[in-house]
Amino acid sequence: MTSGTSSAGSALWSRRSFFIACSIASFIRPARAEATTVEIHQFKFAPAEIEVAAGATVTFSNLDLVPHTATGDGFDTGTLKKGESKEITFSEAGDFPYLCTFHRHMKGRVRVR
Ligand SMILES: [Cu+2]
Repeated sequence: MTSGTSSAGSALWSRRSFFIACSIASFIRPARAEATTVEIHQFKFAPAEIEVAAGATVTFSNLDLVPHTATGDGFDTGTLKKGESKEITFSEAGDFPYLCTFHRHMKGRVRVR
């Protein structure tokens, strides 16, 4: 005897509606290699105010004969002697004012968007 157990392949695929986070697409930023330099020259930051994308690296470069710093909330180049430079990466959006700790009238600002 043949056991005629024909299991009618009842693989019932429960239909799910997949809402694949379409919002991810709106977060895609143009991958721009942003190389921004702030020159320190004649006791000034130039440009004094810059705007960069989050994750961008800003190079502070001292062209003066005397040492300077670029010191702000959460970052500090440390003392930059003549011809020295320091890269600072700004990973979070925000407004980052800074100054030179040796010459406190020297002020600049990095806007991270
Ligand atoms: Cu200075």
